[in-house]
Amino acid sequence: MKQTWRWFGPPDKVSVNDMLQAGVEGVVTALHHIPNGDVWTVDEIKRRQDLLVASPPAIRLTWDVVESLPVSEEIKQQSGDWRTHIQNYKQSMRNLAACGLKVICYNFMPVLDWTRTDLSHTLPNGAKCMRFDIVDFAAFDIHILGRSGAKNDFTPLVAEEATKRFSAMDDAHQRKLAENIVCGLPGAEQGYTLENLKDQLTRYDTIPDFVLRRHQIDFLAEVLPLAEQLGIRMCCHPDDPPFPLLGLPRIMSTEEDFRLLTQTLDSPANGITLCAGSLGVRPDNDLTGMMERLGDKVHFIHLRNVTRECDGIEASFHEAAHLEGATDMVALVNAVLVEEARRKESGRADHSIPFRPDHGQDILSDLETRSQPGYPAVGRLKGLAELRGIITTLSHPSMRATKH
Ligand code: DNO
Repeated sequence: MKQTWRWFGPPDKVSVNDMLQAGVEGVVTALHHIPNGDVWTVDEIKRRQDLLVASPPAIRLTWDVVESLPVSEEIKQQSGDWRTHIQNYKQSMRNLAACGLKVICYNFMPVLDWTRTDLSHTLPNGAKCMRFDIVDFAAFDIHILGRSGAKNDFTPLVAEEATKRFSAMDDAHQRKLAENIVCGLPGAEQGYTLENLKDQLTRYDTIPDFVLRRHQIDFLAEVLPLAEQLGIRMCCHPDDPPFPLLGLPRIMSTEEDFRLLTQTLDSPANGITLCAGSLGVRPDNDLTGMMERLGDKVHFIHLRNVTRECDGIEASFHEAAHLEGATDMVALVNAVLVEEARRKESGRADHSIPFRPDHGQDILSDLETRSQPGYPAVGRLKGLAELRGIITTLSHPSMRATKH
């Protein structure tokens, strides 16, 4: 399991030296400054690679995973310049491959990338984490955004609580909640104002799930043959959270969604980003089982945990420490090691699967640094260190009892 770390480029408060001291073995980054749909040129890709040098001593880190090469809204909706965007996407793939980059993460979530209602929720021990509160979300959807029919998308109890909560919110609180939801979290490809969010939502009025799935397949049918030629592995990130929001279609939330995707276009280039944190919000997603059953298509892994705060699929949750929460991290890591051993035995070149400690709670100096929400140095380092401990233990020759 290759230990990678997400870096947002020059604006990131976590430096290349920090990554080096955290002991990371590779970097996950993206050219966030290039507008969605435009080509990533070789010059721009190389410029980012040239920044991955820690000093002193001059140690170079490698850029291993692209997260994300964004699939534009136009491609997702098949509107406007979508055909040009697909050609541009393919050119970016050629340019990335020319620079040695072979793993590309993308998502097919419409309009909003990952969504939280609170970016700085205080836990009993003083740490801060990100949280999704279904009642706050309903208050936003029904009362702040005022989406028609929104009330029917929540249980009567949640809708009623949301009305009470909204009435108790002052203007500043309402603004903050809206900002958290629509402004775009780190890595999210776009942020919105309330007005252009409404406009984006109406564009999906005629795009139910099955149409969005067709658009994804159309996109992949274009890019996968090229990916195969270039030796690129595409890996789709799940919906976060993995249930419908704002009446939008959601197609990458369950094991069945990923099975359908990988079976519809059976190609080694058509893979999965197994994000334990996103998928783990649903009690019906068995992460270890997914790794066991779909492992040969998993090209990239995000290891993180969540605590569900209530029952049901559309639930409140917060981001737990990496070894706490709903996912049994030891069992999941073991399943990854088993898959890696299987690949090695069958001679697959990609037997070492890159993973990153995904998100982290703000702890210790993170509380002052205030880096990008979800991406602090110390909280992630704690997660990485814990995961490294599991990997080292399970991989140790004395662990004969394990299956790998
Ligand atoms: C959040 C991330 C997502 C992810 C994209 C992939 O922390 O996991 O923003 O990068 O959805 O396209």
